[in-house]
Amino acid sequence: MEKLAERIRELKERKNAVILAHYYVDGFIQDVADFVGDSLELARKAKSTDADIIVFCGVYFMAETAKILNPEKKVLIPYYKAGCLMADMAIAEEIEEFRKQNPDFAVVTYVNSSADVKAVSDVCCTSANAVKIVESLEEEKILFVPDRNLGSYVASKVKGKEIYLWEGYCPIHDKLRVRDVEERKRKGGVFIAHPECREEVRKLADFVGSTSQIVRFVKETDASRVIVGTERETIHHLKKVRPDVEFEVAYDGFICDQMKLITPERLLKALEREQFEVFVDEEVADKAREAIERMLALS
Ligand code: CIZ
Ligand code: SF4
Repeated sequence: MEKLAERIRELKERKNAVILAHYYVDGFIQDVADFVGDSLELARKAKSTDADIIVFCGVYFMAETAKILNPEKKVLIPYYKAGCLMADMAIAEEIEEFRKQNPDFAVVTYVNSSADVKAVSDVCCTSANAVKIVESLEEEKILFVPDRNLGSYVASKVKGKEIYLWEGYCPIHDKLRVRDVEERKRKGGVFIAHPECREEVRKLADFVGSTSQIVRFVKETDASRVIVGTERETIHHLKKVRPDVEFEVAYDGFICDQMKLITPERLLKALEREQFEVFVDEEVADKAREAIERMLALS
């Protein structure tokens, strides 16, 4: 593995490439990456880098978002089939149909969505800023796409809005059950949950937040044991932040298989062959960028 890491670093330097890795990808990849973060942090990093090539180690919508924000840069994803199961639960034609029938609604779209869906939305949001974005809109009626769990979290925090939830969800976060948390809690510790978890699970949490908010919470916690209610690999990063804390994942199968399609070997090939380049149709990218930039301005 050390040889592979060396080879990756060597190629990265030679080609003036930057490797961005999501908290959910394999720990080895996090260790060779230049930056580790959540999807929005990484898209912003992509914007501030002067590298010629961005290798985005995450699922497709994330690489696509990085490309939308950096149309002039070469953005690569080590495996183009690594997709987000939640993002696939909304398609642009369905949203457009809803808009036609409900013109008084504002469409707020979680960044976990395709560029096509972003392009037919009024504004994007992340799990960190969703409440703020919805609160700042003039419209009283909101369609929240695609995550019904994050949407119900927003609805529980925002007053005076009618929030309609799209029937999408993350099959990995949605699988966590109350009994799993209760079982882990018997050994003590605090429980932190991502808002993509179900409402009844979130209610048991000592802290609810996006992955970047979870990292910040862990940095400052007094707890000696933390039960982690998000993708298991996040613990790889959390252990570096707080080596003194014991971490346990909230259920054993808390693994995003799509993220694991980004393997060290595919990362090496991506650098060697400069594959797989991410392209977004210009018109779609322009519209999607508007929704993302509106979010950035509002948050
Ligand atoms: O569950 C995901 O895919 C998350 C948390 C993505 C993100 O925004 O970083
Ligand atoms: Fe998508 Fe869920 Fe995987 Fe995140 S963890 S990339 S929401 S499938």
